[in-house]
Amino acid sequence: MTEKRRLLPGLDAPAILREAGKLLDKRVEQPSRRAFLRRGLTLGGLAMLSGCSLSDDESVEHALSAVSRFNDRVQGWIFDPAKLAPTYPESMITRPFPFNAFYGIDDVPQVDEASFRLEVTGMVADKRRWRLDELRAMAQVDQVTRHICVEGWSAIGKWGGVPFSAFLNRVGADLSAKYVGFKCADDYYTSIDMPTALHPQTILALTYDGRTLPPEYGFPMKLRMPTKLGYKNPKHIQAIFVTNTYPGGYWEDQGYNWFGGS
Ligand SMILES: Nc1nc2c(c(=O)[nH]1)N[C@H]1C(S)=C(S)[C@@H](COP(=O)(O)O)O[C@H]1N2
Ligand SMILES: [Mo]
Repeated sequence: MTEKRRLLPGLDAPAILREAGKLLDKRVEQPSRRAFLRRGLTLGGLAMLSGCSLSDDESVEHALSAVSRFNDRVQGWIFDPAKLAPTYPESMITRPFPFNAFYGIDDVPQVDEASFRLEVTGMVADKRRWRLDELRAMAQVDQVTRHICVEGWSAIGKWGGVPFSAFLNRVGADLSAKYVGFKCADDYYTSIDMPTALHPQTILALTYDGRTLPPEYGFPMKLRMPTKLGYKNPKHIQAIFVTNTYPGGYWEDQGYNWFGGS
């Protein structure tokens, strides 16, 4: 009897194993070990690895998300806080830079600068709200880096703003906390691990290509992280919070890998 019939009447075993294999890819850096793991993975092995019985669609979902959470931990362990993502000359900037959101460009939120205040809450000493010009008054940096979207495109862009580690230090964030979460003006939300928040290339971006961040790219601010995939980079940030409680994210809660390193 094949494993498919024994474990999963009506479920697509090859597709499940392909999905689990993709999730496992990031846990091992050596391609040969990766291929070996993927080839060697069986439904029984997946059940054991995740501690889930694979009896229906729902338990398969559970098993795959357990593998994904395991993958988060491994990506966290192998993340090197000193390793920099590639940077590019300005001549390589992609023009026009693509727009992407979970809605069309006509529905981009229009945030009013005069009344805007950035909320900062959770494990921080200073919960004061921030006006945009206060952020502009801090030391600024810029970077030309590649944005990679899981939908199958990538583009090089130039973002400028406040190094996020400087911001976190300024508000007296507890840097031993596990997560930094973001709430956006368009109901998007996401969260990141503290080591990535403190990475030297993680910036609270206020500009795109030398000008105020335009609405479509995330006015009034976005978090720009060249070490993470596109969906981890929140646009239109309204609130930032530091927490030890897993905050999830818009796409992450629908099955995208949470760590989302690139
Ligand atoms: N607030 C908000 N941030 C978001 C999204 C979104 O829909 N809303 N989409 C994410 C995804 S999937 C991508 S690829 C990038 C796109 O950013 P861009 O429009 O600057 O290319 O934004 C990310 N951040
Ligand atoms: Mo994306």
